[in-house]
Amino acid sequence: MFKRAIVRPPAANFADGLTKAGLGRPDVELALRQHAAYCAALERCGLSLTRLEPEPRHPDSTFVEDVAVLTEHCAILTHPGAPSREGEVSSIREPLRQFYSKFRTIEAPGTLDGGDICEAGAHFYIGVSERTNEAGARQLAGFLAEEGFTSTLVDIHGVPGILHLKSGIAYLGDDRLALIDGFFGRPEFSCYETLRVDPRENYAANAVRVNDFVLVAAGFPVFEASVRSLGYRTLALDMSEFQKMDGGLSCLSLRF
Ligand code: CIR
Repeated sequence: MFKRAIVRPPAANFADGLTKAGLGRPDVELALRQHAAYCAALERCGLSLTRLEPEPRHPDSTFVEDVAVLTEHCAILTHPGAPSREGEVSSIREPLRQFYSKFRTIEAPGTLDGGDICEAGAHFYIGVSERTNEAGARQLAGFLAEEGFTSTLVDIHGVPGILHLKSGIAYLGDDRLALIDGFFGRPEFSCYETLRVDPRENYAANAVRVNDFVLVAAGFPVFEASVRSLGYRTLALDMSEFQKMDGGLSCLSLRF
């Protein structure tokens, strides 16, 4: 069960962040309303929120998931793969101090974005991507091993259309993973029950299980219906403005 989450609303210059989505510039006012609805959904799932101030020095800083990987006893600060995002790490350290005394840090030449990390019970998948290099992935695997977790590196370079591992995979709990076709059937995931995401709805793969609910992006009815048919309660959230910036549901919070 998660008890808390850290969130940061988009800053006024959110639209100046990194993106390859090609979906046009986001409307910041609408993004703020979508972010507020996202926060309300996390509260409905029972989480107590720490709301950080917007950080206009870093237009991508609303995507807080990328700057830390949290386990029960240890906070691992990342080294984001995009140089424009490196400065985001220092502003997450202080808020985490309230909850964690043990810290580890991914060091250069390692790079790692939290969006590449998928926790699936006691096992972690670590995506090796344009943002997370093998050195960063191996550092994280070492830190996780210290905490008693196993991990597998997953090379995602050959999977088209995704920025991070979790753009294409979600752990739904109960030993069950949702996977886009680029991951479906790969041996790394064979010890889980797998749910195939309809290729017309790939964006929906970035779902988030939070306690009794699964947060899903609104507008992907096949995916939402298949998750519900497995017995989950879903909360659908409009993510259009974050999708324009290559972001999804998971990246808007650090849950712990
Ligand atoms: C970036 O390119 O870094 C941001 N515009 C989007 C980050 C999305 N993060 C995530 O999926 N964990």
